[in-house]
Amino acid sequence: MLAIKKVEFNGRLMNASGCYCTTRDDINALMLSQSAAIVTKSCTLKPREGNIMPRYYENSALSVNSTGLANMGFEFYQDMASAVKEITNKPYIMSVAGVEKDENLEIIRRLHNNDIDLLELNLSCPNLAGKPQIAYDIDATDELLRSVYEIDLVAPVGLKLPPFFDTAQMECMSDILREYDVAFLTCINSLGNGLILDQSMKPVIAPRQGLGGIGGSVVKPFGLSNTMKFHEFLPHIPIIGCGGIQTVSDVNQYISVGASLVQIGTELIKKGPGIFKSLSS
Ligand code: RRO
Repeated sequence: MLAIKKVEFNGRLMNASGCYCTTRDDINALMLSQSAAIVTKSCTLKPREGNIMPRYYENSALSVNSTGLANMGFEFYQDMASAVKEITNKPYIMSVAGVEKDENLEIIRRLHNNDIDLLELNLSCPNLAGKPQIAYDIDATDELLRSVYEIDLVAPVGLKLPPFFDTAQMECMSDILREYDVAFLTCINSLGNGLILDQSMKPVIAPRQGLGGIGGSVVKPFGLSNTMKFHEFLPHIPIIGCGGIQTVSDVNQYISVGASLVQIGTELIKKGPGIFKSLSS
């Protein structure tokens, strides 16, 4: 059976953070689905409403979102871990994405529930006005990870990375990550700050002049390349591949370049949690 730091996975598929995992109903639906694990919406110290609507759009090739970290606050997702574990022993992965300085550290320090199996620290939210994506700043990432891995952690911590478009950047990031006990890497988050216009030249989503994170089949080449290169640079760290998976063949492509597990985002939003059954068979 596949395992990350002794956490066992009864299959390779799970949701991508942000997709079908914000509310109690979402998480219950994932619990009853054939996903091998549950990843929560990235959470902050306090609940957040997120950005103005409309903030999600999809067509046959892509999705664009500017959700703005809408979530119920970390305490809700911490409590949900126990509700989930009463029903299923699927791994429960809590995604954390503090916005303000030291918010990630404060959340991680305040976690105490051993029903959380793994933490996915999101270093790559593209949709917060005035807040850079941490992982594009190598020094800031190094500084954050030094503090994170000094904490007495409730569960092993993996990282959600943004797409990198230059293999030299991937190598630099790998050199930093090698210094820490990184439980896993999720490659990749959405491609930040894309713009989709409708026929009347208006952005299809409202926040931030229409800029948003792009997902769906158009991002698969970057999910695959990042999975392949991080696996090559850091062969001891399991990779969770993510980006544009729609078919069993897409899953197999990610596995072939080194992913141990995969996450489904846009296609899960389109098809619902039944997607896990379709892709498992
Ligand atoms: O909430 C969002 O706008 C969001 C997040 Br935190 C993220 O990590 N990736 C994304 O596409 N949207």
